[in-house]
Amino acid sequence: MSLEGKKVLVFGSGISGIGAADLLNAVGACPVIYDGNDRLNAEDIRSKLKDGKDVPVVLGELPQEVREGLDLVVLSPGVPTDLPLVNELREQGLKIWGEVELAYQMGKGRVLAITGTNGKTTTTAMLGKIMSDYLDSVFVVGNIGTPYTSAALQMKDDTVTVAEISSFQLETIEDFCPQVSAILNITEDHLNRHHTMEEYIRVKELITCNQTKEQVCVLNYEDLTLREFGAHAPAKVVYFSSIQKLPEGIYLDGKNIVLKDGEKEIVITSTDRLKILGRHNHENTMAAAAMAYYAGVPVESIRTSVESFTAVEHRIEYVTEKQGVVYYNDSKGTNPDAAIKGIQAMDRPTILIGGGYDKESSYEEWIQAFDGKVRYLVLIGQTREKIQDAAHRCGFKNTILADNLEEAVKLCASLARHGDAVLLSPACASWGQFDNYEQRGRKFKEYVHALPDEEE
Ligand code: UMA
Repeated sequence: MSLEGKKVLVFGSGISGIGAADLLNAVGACPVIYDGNDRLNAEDIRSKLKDGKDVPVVLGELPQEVREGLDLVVLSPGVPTDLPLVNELREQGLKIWGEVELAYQMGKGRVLAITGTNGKTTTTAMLGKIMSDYLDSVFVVGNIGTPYTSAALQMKDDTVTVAEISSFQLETIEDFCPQVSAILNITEDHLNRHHTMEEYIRVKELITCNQTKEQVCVLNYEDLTLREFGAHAPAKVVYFSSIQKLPEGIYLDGKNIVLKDGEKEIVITSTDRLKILGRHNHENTMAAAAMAYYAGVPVESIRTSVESFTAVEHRIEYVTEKQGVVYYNDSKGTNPDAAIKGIQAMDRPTILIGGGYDKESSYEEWIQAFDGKVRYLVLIGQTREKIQDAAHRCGFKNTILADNLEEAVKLCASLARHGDAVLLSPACASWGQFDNYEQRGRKFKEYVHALPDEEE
């Protein structure tokens, strides 16, 4: 579809909106940037564009005259698709694409796409490494933090795009079709946006909606929702399992990661040789390795890449040791399930920092996963009382409320004993206190580094 001369409303002025507007400008379309937040500054937004001096920026209400003559709306992932204004634009007969769909339409080459509640970023980064160790033209984009649109026009026919795709982004795809997709797991998250678990599952499964049996979808066999989905998924399904040997697919056999493809039984590597910890990371490795294999990367090359891959920032990231206490940053633990992985990876008594923005999650399972390891739970943010109540109901009484992250870090340092760990793994989004989980993680590391090295 040619977008030349088309008037396109770019809804949202965050990094997706900027990426989309730049792309639209470059292909000769006429983007209009719109953002519901009237406290933003139009000049600031324009200054982020590559060539933005003539791009109209509308903030707050969307006037009728701007709605007229529109050909397309490009939605940022953070904009709910059932927002009254979005419904009005849809009722006006306008096509509504997500930023991912726009990039897909304008891009070239093959796409390998990963979704799931947890593990997406690690798997995407690892697959990105495998692909770029092997091929020249590789882009790693999407929810991982680089808008897909920012790379679309640099793509060639032999490009491989490795894309982390969130449920928010899947809601607004149309033709988006990865050669290989993966759904890592589906557990409760983002219910404030998707309203029900059924809807959240439906949206995640959309990653395969344009695939055929010629293409591959990698699914977690141990996730019962996904196991069931695999029976009627439109793509060729390849399962992974960290629990049992599979007749076909990729699985953990003792410490070996084994890929079974028909008669071929290939040992990809041993978990001892990986630099990332925990069963969930073995699952991420299996998913990335299977995706790479079905995208045509030789096993030798996959092996070398996965064995040299190191942890992603903010995902159970070692920060430092102070006074015999080890500090870990798991700011990416933005929901209870991710935070369960965080606490499970700890091998010593832990002072845990939790709490943040309320996504209407329930916290009981997370608290039950403490497994006697958590000495104190220090809580911050909007959800701190809600989590405290849940903890008390579960019989965990050692909760402390702190006013902010800096105070929480100091409290943890004063409570921790030699040999303990302090872990930031909040089970909540950062919004309300921070712009995003990256900023929260960086602040945490800054406060930790500011703690005294020796007892004063
Ligand atoms: N806005 C409105 N009206 C609304 C909602 C938002 O005008 O109703 C405006 C806001 O005022 C703001 C802009 O939209 O100016 C923000 O857009 P956005 O929330 O889509 O954020 P971006 O900066 O474009 O970043 C998005 C993803 N953010 C979200 O999905 C919330 C980033 O994922 C992603 O890295 C980026 O696109 C590039 O693809 C972050 C995230 O938190 C990491 N993702 C969630 C998660 O991982 O759990 C899904």
